[in-house]
Amino acid sequence: MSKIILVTGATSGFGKAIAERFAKEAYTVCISGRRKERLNEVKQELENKYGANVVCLQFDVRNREEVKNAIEELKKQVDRVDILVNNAGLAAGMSSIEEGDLDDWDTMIDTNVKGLLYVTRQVAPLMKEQRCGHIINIGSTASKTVYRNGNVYCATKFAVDALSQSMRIDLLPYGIKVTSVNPGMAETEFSLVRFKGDAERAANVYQGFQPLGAEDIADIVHYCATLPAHVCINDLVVTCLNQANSVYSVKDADKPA
Ligand code: NDP
Ligand code: 8X3
Repeated sequence: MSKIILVTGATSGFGKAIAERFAKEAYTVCISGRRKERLNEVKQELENKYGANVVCLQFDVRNREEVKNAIEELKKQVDRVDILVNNAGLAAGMSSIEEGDLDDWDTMIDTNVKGLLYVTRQVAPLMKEQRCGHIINIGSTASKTVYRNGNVYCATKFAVDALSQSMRIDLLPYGIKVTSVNPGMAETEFSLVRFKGDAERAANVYQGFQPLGAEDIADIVHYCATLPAHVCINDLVVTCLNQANSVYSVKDADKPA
């Protein structure tokens, strides 16, 4: 029987690439996001390319009821969840603390922290019953080091780090692995969302060097998820070659000859 993975935020970026990486390996792939059309497109693509079994779950991770109903629906379609990738997340804006937009703050906290918790709260009991499972939380270099004007986004990703550490302890007796994957700058829709559709500003973030791509993160998640049963990567930080952490990076043009 094929293994089953649930990926939140699989309508673009890391989540979509992770879904594809596991579809390629004949997993049953459960994909989620708010955008229904995108979910259907991803499903179609994975079915056509890999003959994959794809389950679409449209829900907003911020909405408790929607999360609960979606996982109830999922339970009717699959009999277990082997891997949960808590990937859905975003940055909204980038302002100094005294100028921050309160709605942006709520959006980030509700999505990145509370959303991750709501999904985990529904899925972890299934894994507990199974006495195995793997939760992979997508943190960030911003989970480790804060940067100027990153305040609330960084705080949400520090929270993801704390929750990964904490749930690893809570779930340890049940044989459930918890891995935190913390990427640096990667070109997805992330900056377009952060800068509210300003494509020029978004593209500018990745000028002058080769950032990570979504496929790089998908390969890493796949590696973490396919290690022998007794091996668990707890915490992994990955950046492109031009980045050391949230604060230090170098453009190709500024490297010594
Ligand atoms: P994208 O914007 O490309 O993808 C974000 C995904 O999250 C989309 O599928 C979106 O789906 C989903 N999402 C956002 N809000 C919600 C919500 N309320 N409910 C359900 N789904 C939601 O960005 P990335 O792929 O880059 O981001 C994925 C994760 O990686 C995020 O947690 C981000 O913080 C993290 N990250 C990103 C880095 C980067 O540089 N790109 C680096 C480090 C970490 P939809 O809009 O359809 O709901
Ligand atoms: C996303 C990467 O550098 O914007 O977590 O914090 S960064």
